[in-house]
Amino acid sequence: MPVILPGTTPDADIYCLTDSGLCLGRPTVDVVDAMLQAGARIIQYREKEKKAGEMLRECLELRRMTREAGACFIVNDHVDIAILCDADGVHIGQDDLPVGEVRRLIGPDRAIGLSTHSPEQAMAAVAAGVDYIGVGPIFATKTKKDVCDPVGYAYLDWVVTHLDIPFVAIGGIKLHNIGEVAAHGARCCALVSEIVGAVDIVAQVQTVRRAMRGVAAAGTDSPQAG
Ligand code: 3NM
Repeated sequence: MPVILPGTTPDADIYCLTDSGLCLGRPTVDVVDAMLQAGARIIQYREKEKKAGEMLRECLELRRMTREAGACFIVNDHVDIAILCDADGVHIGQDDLPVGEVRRLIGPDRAIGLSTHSPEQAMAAVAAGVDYIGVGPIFATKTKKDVCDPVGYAYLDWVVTHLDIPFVAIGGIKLHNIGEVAAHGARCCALVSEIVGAVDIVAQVQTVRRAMRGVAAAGTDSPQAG
């Protein structure tokens, strides 16, 4: 299936990630099922503590579910699992394998997303041929270990102004600030704790999507990525 890359569709939308440490003990499959029911169309499997066999089993099931829902499925870090479950893409960080080597493994038809935290990293990511970048952390977050200090709107604004590549704003994005992030030009926002930690995930995804789309529908003429 062609990958619906963040930022390539006219509608603003959210990018949902899994995190079994934050999801109040609910099975990851149920969490993603709720996200899909609520209309989320980009799901990233991001699990830092699980064993490879369990991750593969979950990813095979999530791949089936996302395909049925017409959603894009991205696997964090694990190129091998992304290939084995036929994910639409893999998301890597600055300390992972070089983009060129990941491309050799996953081929031209799967997307590569790379987390970036500065204009230098973003330019290097574009030069290396990634399909989209993560832009963050916009705000302070406890969800990602060892991440740098918040980059705030300065880096987001730089990306909006200077790059054409699709991007996902991430880090500390919540219902109360997503409107402002969207108003700065983010067409796609990733949220972890705000979604997986909600008691009612379906309602939360719907509310957050509405909050983001309300701003996007009001429209700004600022240049958009993708
Ligand atoms: N990547 P929350 S920040 C997974 O800046 C991740 O690259 C980041 O979690 C980056 O929405 C982050 O709970 C965690 O703040 C985002």
